[in-house]
Amino acid sequence: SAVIFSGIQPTGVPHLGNYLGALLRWVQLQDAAAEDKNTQLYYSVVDLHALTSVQAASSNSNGDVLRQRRRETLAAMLAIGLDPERCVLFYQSAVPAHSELMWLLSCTASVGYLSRMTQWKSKLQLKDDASFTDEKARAGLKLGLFSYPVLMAADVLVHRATHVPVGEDQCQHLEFAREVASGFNHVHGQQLLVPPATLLSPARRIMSLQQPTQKMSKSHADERSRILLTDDAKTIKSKIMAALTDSKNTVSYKPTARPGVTNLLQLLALVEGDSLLGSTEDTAKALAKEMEGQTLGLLKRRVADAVVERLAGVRERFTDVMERDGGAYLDRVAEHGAKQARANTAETMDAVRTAIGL
Ligand code: AQP
Repeated sequence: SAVIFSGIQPTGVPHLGNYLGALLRWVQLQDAAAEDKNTQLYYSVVDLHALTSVQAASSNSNGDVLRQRRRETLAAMLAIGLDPERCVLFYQSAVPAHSELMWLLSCTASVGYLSRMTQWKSKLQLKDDASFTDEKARAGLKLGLFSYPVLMAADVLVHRATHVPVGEDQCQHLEFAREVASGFNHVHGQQLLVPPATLLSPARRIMSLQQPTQKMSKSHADERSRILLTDDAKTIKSKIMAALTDSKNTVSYKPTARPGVTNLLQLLALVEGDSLLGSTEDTAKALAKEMEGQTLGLLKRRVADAVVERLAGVRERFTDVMERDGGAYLDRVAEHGAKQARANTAETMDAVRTAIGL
């Protein structure tokens, strides 16, 4: 039997990158699980992870920003088709075992390994060859940012996840989770934790519409850099028409020389057809061939139409679940999921606590 776990941070309304890199896969796994009663699905709004960035923002001084973002993220998950009766949808902080296991894992996890994480180094703005002992770079950084992958390891291990679907950017963190699980099992001389497999999304990283060498991200200051799942058709079109490309007004697939155009082709390949099932790269190359001799304006229009069609209805469903029963519906969904998720952590926590002597 399979246990699938994945999470998304409530750092803003999810965008097309989150959707194609992760959320769409979650829905596909849900649909596939309908045929197979032995698959359990756990999808979490990982609010504790979001504290590493949201709490730092002065705008969240009374907690309202995070409260609202958690609701929006859950509402977006429902709006794209996740069903609270078929998967367990919950706020991470409603299941205290995530934090408890994190501490227990922190006592065996390696600081050296953590300091080599690409995401940590990029937040530190260190070059790949620099060391995290660089005093100046470390000043002001929060411990939570450094230990983020330990919490992520606890998230998947506490639910005994066998498979974790994520975008390419999270692969290194999952490798770390496997290492932490084996290390912990080794220390205690028994198979207490199950090292999970990564289910890599066929969608490579979706890049920013304004800086196509950086990934599309919820927290980037430029709102035109991302398509939100709740954007209306007009906004989607204007953001895509304004996407940064280059001075050559033709269509070709060249990831290094033409990152902006290539990103649009990748998007088209993912959004227009069923290419999530095949190779995005091959489909994107075939599209470039098909559109040879056409202008970038035509390409952009085709991408915009395809995205609008793909996201049709999401915005309306989002508003509906946000407002249903004056907001009480979302609370009920979250509480229903939290109960099931809390129950699912008991087996792991009992075994781990007993082995440790707690
Ligand atoms: N640009 C992307 N392309 C493909 N997949 C992506 N993911 C995120 N950005 C892209 C995948 O979405 C899932 C949820 O991500 P997350 O919210 O947990 O964290 P993140 O990777 O840090 O996402 P953002 O959007 O960039 O948020 P901020 O700005 O808050 O850091 C993950 O499976 C991720 O792989």
